[in-house]
Amino acid sequence: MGLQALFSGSEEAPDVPGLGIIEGQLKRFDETQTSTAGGSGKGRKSVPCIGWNSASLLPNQDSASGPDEDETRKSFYGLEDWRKYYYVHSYFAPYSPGCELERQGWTVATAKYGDETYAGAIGKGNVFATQFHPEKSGEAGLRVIEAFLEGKMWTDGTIRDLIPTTESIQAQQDMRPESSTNGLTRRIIACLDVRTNDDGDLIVTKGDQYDVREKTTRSNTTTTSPSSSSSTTPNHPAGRVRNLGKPVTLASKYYAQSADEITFLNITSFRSCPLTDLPMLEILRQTSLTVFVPLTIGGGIRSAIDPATGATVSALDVAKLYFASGADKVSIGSDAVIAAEEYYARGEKLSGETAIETISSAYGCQAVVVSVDPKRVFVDGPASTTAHPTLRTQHPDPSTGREWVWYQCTTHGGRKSHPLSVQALVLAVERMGAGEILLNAIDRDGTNSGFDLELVRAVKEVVAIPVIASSGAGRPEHFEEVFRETRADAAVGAGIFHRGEYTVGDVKGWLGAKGMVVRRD
Ligand code: 1PR
Repeated sequence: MGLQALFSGSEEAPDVPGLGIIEGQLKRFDETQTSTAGGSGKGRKSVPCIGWNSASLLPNQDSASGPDEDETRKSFYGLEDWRKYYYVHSYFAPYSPGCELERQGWTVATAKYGDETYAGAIGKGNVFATQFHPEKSGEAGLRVIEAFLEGKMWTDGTIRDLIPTTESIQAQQDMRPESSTNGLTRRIIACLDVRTNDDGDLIVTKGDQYDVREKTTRSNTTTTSPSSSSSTTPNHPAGRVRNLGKPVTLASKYYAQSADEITFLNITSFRSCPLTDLPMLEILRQTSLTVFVPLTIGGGIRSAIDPATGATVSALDVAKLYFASGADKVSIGSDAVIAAEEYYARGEKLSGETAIETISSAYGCQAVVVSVDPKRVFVDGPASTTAHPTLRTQHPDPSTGREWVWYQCTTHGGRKSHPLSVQALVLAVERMGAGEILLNAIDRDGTNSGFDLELVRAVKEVVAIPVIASSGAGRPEHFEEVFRETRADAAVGAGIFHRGEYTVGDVKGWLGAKGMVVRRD
């Protein structure tokens, strides 16, 4: 069961009592704590805490005491010290050696986020509770569920799973402390842009700066994508939609390669009502049968008219359909831009009715990602020429040489520009209750030229929620660069994986070799 419900209360809702089986209050992570991430100076700790961390019985580095030697050789409900588990939470049960939990006879496996040590899993008698999500923690989590179902609170070191493997030894080597991540691993997300192709099939595609059609030299000849199964395009002089594979097949492949999360974006959702979009629900259902890491679904999360009934369906109801089909998070794009514009038009007042607010309040902020599609707009100089926040870029406009840019929000696959900066957007949606930002960059998308570091830094400067860097990854070095040079909480790869140039494992192998902590299972 969920660990937090066992306690007597929480800062999250002081008036709502917990079950009170354990005496004690849950605390909120301190987001003002600083980390030295990314070589870019100090920064706040992201809250909510989203990512992969340990659940370890090993004595805490800061503690003098710990479990006795015998216990450290055993596995507590299949947990292993070298493995990583998926956590997503803003509140935690503080742990210190000899704390109330231990006085009450609970065995505690701990995790540490920055300087805050907390209970990752606890057990006593036939009660076992975890702060992490075992069902979303890959193979490691499945072992925990199996041990629980078999009633194996303790397994000794002789069983197959506890024999060190090459993989576990490598993983232990990779676990050299990295202060910049506050204890989390470097999170790699595979992103699948999904749409219907010209034949009506739901496929994974990938654009160059959001143009997903094949480039043609003549009106009906395909020239750019070796993986496309089609070669002519009588109705589309611009070329057919690039077909890079089937969504469920690719998601399973990336899970097997150790992707930490999978994101599906329905990139043409604005053309149809979400309720008619049943194939995306089916994709989620099928994927969640075999993929045990968090799944995000984006595209069309907004209130809409159901063409079947003529009734208005709220964004919350649309999101419910996706959660019921296996999604852990929904990603909101266009609707977030509109909501932010209205928020500023109201004088920075919340309405309580936006998709972000309603879904976040029903499911928690960690379930709401806001996907942003900014593009660079060059201006002559700093603030004097635009009301939006500008920065001096290392990559000036090649045609005019202008060095100052601001990042403008777009919707409709980059086709519609809004008079709203990316900074204004993320500030507004964080206030509304978004839990994470998926930060695309139209100028970098599909270019294989690396992430837009300037954009990531600009956004990390203004929000405390986690930021996922997206767009531009072409080589494993690009992931290293974005983690080293910015405080990105996670990074996305799309084309790099779909084209088969590198696997997720290749990227993690590179990061591990460079001293960055990654999950490997
Ligand atoms: O507006 O809530 O219905 O959501 C629509 C969603 O579809 C948004 O999240 C928007 O970002 C996305 N989208 C719309 N059009 C496109 C397009 O490509 N034509 N894709 C699109 C956005 C960006 C990432 C991509 C990275 C990495 N794609 O998904 O994975 O840029 O690519 P790379 O590593 O190959 O460079 P709504």
